[in-house]
Amino acid sequence: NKVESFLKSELEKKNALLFVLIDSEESKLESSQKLAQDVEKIGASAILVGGSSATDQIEMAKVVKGIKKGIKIPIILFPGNITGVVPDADAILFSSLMNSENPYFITQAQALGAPSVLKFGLEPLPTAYLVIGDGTSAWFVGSARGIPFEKPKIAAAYALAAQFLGMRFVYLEAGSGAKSSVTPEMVKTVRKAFNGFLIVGGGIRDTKTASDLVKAGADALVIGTFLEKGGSIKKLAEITKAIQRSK
Ligand code: 1GP
Repeated sequence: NKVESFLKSELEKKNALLFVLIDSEESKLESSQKLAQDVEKIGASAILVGGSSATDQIEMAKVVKGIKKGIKIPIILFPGNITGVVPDADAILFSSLMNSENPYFITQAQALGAPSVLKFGLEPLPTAYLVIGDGTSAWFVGSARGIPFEKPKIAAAYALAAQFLGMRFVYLEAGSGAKSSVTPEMVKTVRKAFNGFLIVGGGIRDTKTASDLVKAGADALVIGTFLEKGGSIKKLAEITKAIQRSK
């Protein structure tokens, strides 16, 4: 478990980590390579590749292979379906969308994808993926019954169940491009219930939001849309500094 140990050692040095999401459907190969190198320079701890709308497996495999050469930080797959399992990455958020209404996203896609995870030598990071709110691609594609933003206790109950099931990662997902991120209060409530690695993403694009989520107990924040929409690396560097020292 190289990647999991790496993330833990990063957390000993930093209060929380930045993961940058590259959607291989949005950013093509050349821009992804440059982006990955730029975000490594400013201190990102991992690159996630995937997302619920990234369904072109061939393009994704190219992007992963292309990025890999230029960076030292791990590439972690973030699959929205079995098409999100590709070679050459270091690890995969092996996720169950626990609050989906469709068993396909809870256990079936996992069973269909598992043999490829083994074949490609990807380190599986057992993750409870919880979709918060509604109206986003992750919510729609994953047939999620979104946990209401103002019901932190429900999210905490899912996180506790995830822990009892042996999952070491929980990902609170407001959805890519969400109008607002998950609330710090929800993060705080989940943090009390869950001892593992807590990832928070969706709608994070400013320093204050990022540091409030870290103060509430997030171990890693995922940022994607901010860069896709032309946000500067300089601003991301400021956000990263705030994330790494805010607890
Ligand atoms: C989406 O949580 C990630 O799956 C990142 O969200 O694109 O809103 O940064 P954004």
